[in-house]
Formats: sequence, structure tokens, C-alpha cells
Amino acid sequence: MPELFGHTRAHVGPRHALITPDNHVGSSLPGVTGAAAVVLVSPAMGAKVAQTLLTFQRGGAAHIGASDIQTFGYVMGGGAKVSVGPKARRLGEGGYFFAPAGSDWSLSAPRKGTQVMLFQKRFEQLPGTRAPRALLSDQSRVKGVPFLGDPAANLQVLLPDEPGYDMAVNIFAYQPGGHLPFVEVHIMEHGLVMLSGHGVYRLEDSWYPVKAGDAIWMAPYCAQWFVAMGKVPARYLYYKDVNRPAL
Ligand code: UGY
Ligand code: MN
Repeated sequence: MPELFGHTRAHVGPRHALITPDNHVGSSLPGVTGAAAVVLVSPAMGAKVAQTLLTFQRGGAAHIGASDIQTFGYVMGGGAKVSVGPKARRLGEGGYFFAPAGSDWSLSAPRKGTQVMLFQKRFEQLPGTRAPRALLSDQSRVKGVPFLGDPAANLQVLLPDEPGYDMAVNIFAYQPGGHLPFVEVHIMEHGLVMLSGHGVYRLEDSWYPVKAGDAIWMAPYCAQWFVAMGKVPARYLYYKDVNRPAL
């Protein structure tokens, strides 16, 4: 149901934020052409991660040079050819890529309307660990596991679980009524997008009804809890920073 004019479900606070598709305003991103770029989460709101939704027209493209920024991209819909360094592959909906720091990446030949969600973080190297590597894959190749033994909350870990990686990106899928087992409070930051379904997200002391397309930022130590509601499963894709000492 459309919201009454002058109203929004969006909330941007110092420790968490909710941005809904009704709020989107595009900006231009260096290296990206023929696409709308909506920066949903960024250091401008206090985050250490940037989460950006790219929506490509036919003929659009991205060419991003190597730097100390690493990029994870997930195809929310449509499809395109993606290259990370010398590796290249056509990715469809559910496909994803990881370009480590020091690696260029590009996207070309998108189907009209192709949507890609990016999570970008400045890499923090950990001496003595193996460097993160380029990856082009698909969520269907990643086995899910019941979260803390609960079959109603299924977790897919999309990046290698190795100490060299300082970021993780996972997919959580909940059966209707499935929920996080307890209110989490942790040092890791999250950027998140609802992929499908509905639910209620608790962020600090507020409860938000959420649905597909909504994006959420949770600062470190933001109290968080989710329950899937409605008649269909709810799924979300989320980022977190991992494997680095607090000091
Ligand atoms: O990995 C996590 O911290 C995850 N359980 N958090 C969340 O889904 N809000
Ligand atoms: Mn969490």
C-alpha cells in the first residue's frame, strides 16, 4: 500500500538506519555509467562500510580500478558479465563476486534493469594470514546450515571463513515465524538488504516492519533481533566486519 504523502518508514539515527525503496535518490559514482547508484549506507551516516544499489540500463557498465577498497557484489535481479582481475563470468540473479583490495573489477552487458548490491570496505591486512582472493560464484553453490541448530533459520556464508578476510557476507533465510534466537549485541557492524518476504526488525529500542528492498545499517553494539512474518519465507543479505582485533 503506498504511504500517505509526507510520510515514510525510513529512519536515520546515530546507531541504526532503515532506508526503504520509496526513499531512493540516485547519485553518480565514478567508474559507473548508464546506471543509477543509490548509496544506502556510508561513512556519511557513521558507518565504516558503503552499501550501494546499482540499477543498470541496457549498455550500462562499471569499471573500477584497483585500490585498498575491496568490493562484494550480489546480483539482486537481471544479469551481466562481471570480471575481477583476469577472471570473468556471466552472473545471473543470485550470482555474486568478490574483488579483493588490489584487484580491479568491471561489469558489462547488463540486461536492462539489472540490480547489483555492493558492499565496499577498506581492507585491513592481518600479518601472517593468507590474502583474500577473487571470487565469482552463485548462492546456489553455497550450502546453508541451520543457525545454532534451528531449521527455521538457515544461514549461507558466501565468502571463505578464513582469518585473512576482514569482511563476511551471508544470506539468512527464515521460515514464517522463524526468528533470531536472542537479541544480539556485538562489536560487528552490519549493512543489510531484505531480499524477499516480510518481518519485524528490532533495532536498539525500536521495532520496524520490513519487507523486500528495505536496507538497514546497524552500528557496532546496536541491539538487533528479527522475526519473519507473513506466509512466505523471509531472506536477507548482510555484511559484517570480522576477524580483526578490537585494539
Ligand atoms: O551474523 C550475525 O551477526 C547475524 N546473526 N545478525 C543478524 O542477522 N542481525
Ligand atoms: Mn548480528
